[in-house]
Formats: sequence, C-alpha cells, structure tokens
Amino acid sequence: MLRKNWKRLGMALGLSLTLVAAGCGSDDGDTTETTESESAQLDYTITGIEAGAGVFKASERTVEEYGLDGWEVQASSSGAMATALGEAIKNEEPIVVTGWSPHWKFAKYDLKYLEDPKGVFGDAETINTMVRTDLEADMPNAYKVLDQFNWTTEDMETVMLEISNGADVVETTNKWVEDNAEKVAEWTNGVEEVDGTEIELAYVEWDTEVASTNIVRKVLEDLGFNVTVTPLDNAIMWQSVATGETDAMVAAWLPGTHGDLYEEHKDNLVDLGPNLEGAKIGLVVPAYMDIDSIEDLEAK
Ligand code: PBE
Repeated sequence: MLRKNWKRLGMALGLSLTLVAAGCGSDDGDTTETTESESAQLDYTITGIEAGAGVFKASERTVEEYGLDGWEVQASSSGAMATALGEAIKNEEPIVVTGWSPHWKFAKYDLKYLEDPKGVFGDAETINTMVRTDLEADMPNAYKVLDQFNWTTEDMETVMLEISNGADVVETTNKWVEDNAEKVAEWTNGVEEVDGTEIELAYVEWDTEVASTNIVRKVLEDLGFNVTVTPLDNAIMWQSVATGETDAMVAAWLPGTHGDLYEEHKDNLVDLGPNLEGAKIGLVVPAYMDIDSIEDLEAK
C-alpha cells in the first residue's frame, strides 16, 4: 500500500514520518499532510471513561507497564467517549479509547483492539450477578430469577445497538423481554409471582449495564415486583450490595476488570455466577490506524 511504503521510506531516511493522519486513512489521502507520529497526533492521550471503571484503572496501569511516559488517560464518561470516537472516525483522525465488548461500537464502526502482549487487560471475562447476603432468605423468588438470568453477547448487543440508535431504554428492553419469552421462561422457571415486593437493582450507566439491568427490571416487574434501578459509581455499586443498601447488581466484570472490588467485598455478598460469557476490555482504535499493539504507542 502506498502509505505503508511512504512510512517505510520515512523510517529508512530516519524521519519520523507516519502518514496516517486525518484524511490519510484512505488511499486517496494527500501524502504531504503530516510528519507527526500517531502518538503525537493523539497528544499522548487515551480517551477514557469514568475514573472508577475497571478499564480506566487498567489503562492507567498500561501506561505505567508499557513505559508510556507523558501519556494521560483522560477521565470522562462512557457517553462522551462514544461521541469522541464517532467524531474522530467521521474525520478519519486517530483516537485510542478505553473499550469493552460486548458493545454496539463494534457493529457501528470498523475497530480493532490493540494487542496487549503484557496482558495488562487480562483475557476474556464473565459478567456476574451479585446479591446481598440475605436476599435468598428475604426474597427467594427474586433470588431465583437473578440466579437463573443469563444471556449471550449477541442478545446484549442487539439491545445495546437499538438504544445507541436512539431508541428508548425502557421500551427497548421491555420489548426484548416480550419478544424472547422462551429465554425469559428459563429465568423465571419455578418462580412464584409476588404482589408489589420492592427490590432495588444497582448499576453503572455503561451501555452494557443499562441493557442488562433493564432486562432484569422488566422480568421482575412482570412477576409483580416493584423495581427501582439506581445508577451509581462503580465502587459505590459494589459497596451498596455488600452493605445491603441495594439488593443486587448484574454488572460484576470478573476476574480482572472488577477484581479489586470483588476482593474487597466478596465476604459480604453472594456471587451468583456469570450472566454473560465472553466479555473483554482493552484499548480500542479505528481499524484505519497503523498501530496494532500497545507496544506501537510511543512515549512522549
Ligand atoms: N466497563 C463496562 C466497565 C465494566 C462494564 C468495561 C466500562 C469497567 O471497566 O469497569
């Protein structure tokens, strides 16, 4: 490819010439545009999300372990990260974001995870359900639903994609539950209906957790529960279930992403196991970027 050859030529001449700036992602790009490396164009910045997220903390460890001096992981929100990613792609500019799957961004854009030879982000993960220690005794029916709830990455992505395209969260998740009666019947198998019992689910406003928490909300509502869903910071979400302030959450990413929070609280909550398999976190970039590995990022 033309731009690859240019890059090689530049390296051969000892120049810092990496022609993958805005506009150069396509082959008709103007090859005179820039001499800056992708890292410099990024201003040595990783576009992060909430500072309490596991993927944010892992990104900070990455900066350290790969010796990326001068790099910053910028705290933001999941929504702002997605907007920044969309903008960068519209302009064919480089961007590195703290990413995770399942996520609708992989359906919408052509993206790649940067390889992580040091394994800072860990391998595939599960998303587990955690409930307060007395839940089984207090609300055996809710406990049973939470224990039986499990779905696939495809299920979750379908729901997330609709919401990301502007559909209403409650309408979308309610409809998914109505349309997937067979799957839902497995979760409610052996469960008796209740009459307005109050239950509170904690979650964080990440696209994944918005989807799963609202699915469980609808299933519990259909069984007669009066459900409150409460958005919290990540650390507070864990704490609230461990102290019994909230009843449950379906947002525990393990073993890596929330490993520290699990260690801190595991004696004070009940782990009902995976509700989804095949989750993953890492640094994500548009496929048009030249770099493929975290090792390709350059210290300042
Ligand atoms: N996430 C989504 C969370 C877990 C769910 C990957 C942004 C985190 O990093 O903590």
